[in-house]
Amino acid sequence: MHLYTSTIPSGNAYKVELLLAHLKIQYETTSLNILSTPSETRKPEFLTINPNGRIPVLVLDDGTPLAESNAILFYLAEETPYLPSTKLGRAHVLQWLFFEQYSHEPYIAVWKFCTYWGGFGSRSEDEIAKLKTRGQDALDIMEKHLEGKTFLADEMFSIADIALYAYTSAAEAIGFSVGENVKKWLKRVEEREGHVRINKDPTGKCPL
Ligand SMILES: N[C@@H](CCC(=O)N[C@@H](CS)C(=O)NCC(=O)O)C(=O)O
Repeated sequence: MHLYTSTIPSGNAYKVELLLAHLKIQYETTSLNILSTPSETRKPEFLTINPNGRIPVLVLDDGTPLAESNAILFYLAEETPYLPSTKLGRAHVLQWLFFEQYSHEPYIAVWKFCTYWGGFGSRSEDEIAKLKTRGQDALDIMEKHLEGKTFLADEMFSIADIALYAYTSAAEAIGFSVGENVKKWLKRVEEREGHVRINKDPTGKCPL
């Protein structure tokens, strides 16, 4: 397998790297510069791999490219301990994967990118306030859900936890308020055997 990732740490790529580490799957990588203008992911050769011009993309051994971090997680997790065996359990996992992409990543990942690499300069005050409020809302929903629970879906460590861990683990350092339930859950994820940290930032701007 071959993973297209980025030269700077990407939470979306990290989700896939974290699951591949847990599954002990060997793979090769190509790291693209998403800070260049245009981003290397927008060049014609990459657009033939992912017309949406974004990493991560996992190219399977038969050459089939698979884009969208959470789709990649779902593909890799089939018939492994990282996906519940019940129909409802799998739907609960999907519930969190969609939550991550619609209510969490668009705010917290963007906030992280602006904090370390992009700057907030091109955004209006309203837009900046919305990013912060909606990101905090997502963290507060997780905090409430995790009361009395060990993991997000069906009391088992699954790709729901891997998907949400990627950007939640950076949230406090970039100025969000992270509650005790989420903090304990982050620790539980980090204590799983096989856990790996996100790649270091070669630009040195991001400590996470
Ligand atoms: N929904 C996508 C989002 C992927 C995404 O936003 N990737 C960013 C890096 S984290 C990217 O490739 N940015 C470069 C660009 O948009 O040109 C996923 O979950 O994979």
